[in-house]
Amino acid sequence: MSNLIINRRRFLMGSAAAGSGLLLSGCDQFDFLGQRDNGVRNVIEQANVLTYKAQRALIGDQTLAREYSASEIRQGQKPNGSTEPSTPEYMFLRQQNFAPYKLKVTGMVDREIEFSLGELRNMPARSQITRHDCVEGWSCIAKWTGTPLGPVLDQAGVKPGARFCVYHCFDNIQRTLSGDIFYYESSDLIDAYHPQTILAYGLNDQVLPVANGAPVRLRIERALGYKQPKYLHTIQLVDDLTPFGLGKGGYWPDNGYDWYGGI
Ligand SMILES: Nc1nc2c(c(=O)[nH]1)N[C@H]1C(S)=C(S)[C@@H](COP(=O)(O)O)O[C@H]1N2
Ligand SMILES: [Mo]
Repeated sequence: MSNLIINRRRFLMGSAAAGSGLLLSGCDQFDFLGQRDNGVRNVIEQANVLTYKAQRALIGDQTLAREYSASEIRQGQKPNGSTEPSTPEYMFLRQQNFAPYKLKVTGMVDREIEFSLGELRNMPARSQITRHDCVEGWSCIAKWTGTPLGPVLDQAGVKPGARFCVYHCFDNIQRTLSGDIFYYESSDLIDAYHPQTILAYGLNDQVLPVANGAPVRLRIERALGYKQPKYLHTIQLVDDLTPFGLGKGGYWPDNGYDWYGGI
């Protein structure tokens, strides 16, 4: 087990012990399908009681996901889930080769800002060869290139009371009688500021293809495939996940998967 996990767990346990019974009574809420372990442990691990101010103590002391060598890339990244969003907004951007695309940072920030693709590409870049694990039972090693999310959030100025990033996507993953359901995901700020968490616009030395999330998708390398939102348009800083979707923090968590989704 990595240092980070131990440190993080110990820190969070300390804060849980010092906190009220509210934390533990929240367990049942998170004890949903797909959870492999003990509910208390997972609630503690999720950092969901900590504000950015508190999470900052843990940022910077993080273990990296394993990185691979180029020779270990055996095939292209297998496209999964949405592979060709058909909403008018996305189809327009795609037709324009994503020139009008803007990534927005909104919510609990000092200033809401947006970045064009050109601006993102001009920010410090990072490439990493990592393994993507999908819960459906396949994995792919691929090289991802993008700009780290942390400095992007710093430009917006995360407010001390923020707890999570919500990642909003262009694709309507499901259509229902009451309207489209758009893919979304979320993470705590520890994962958002992790050095390998990047806004990826390149895949295996090519421009990120539509099938894999063009123009920008997030990589959170210590998390499962469904925590890697494609077709990203807005990152919203919040202190509560319950107003979004069915309230579990992501499209797949709303459908029973673990919110933290760590590997
Ligand atoms: N916007 C969006 N992001 C998404 C999905 C999706 O359907 N829509 N599927 C998720 C799942 S389950 C996986 S395994 C990966 C697949 O990414 P890939 O197509 O690049 O392999 O994206 C994740 N992010
Ligand atoms: Mo997946």
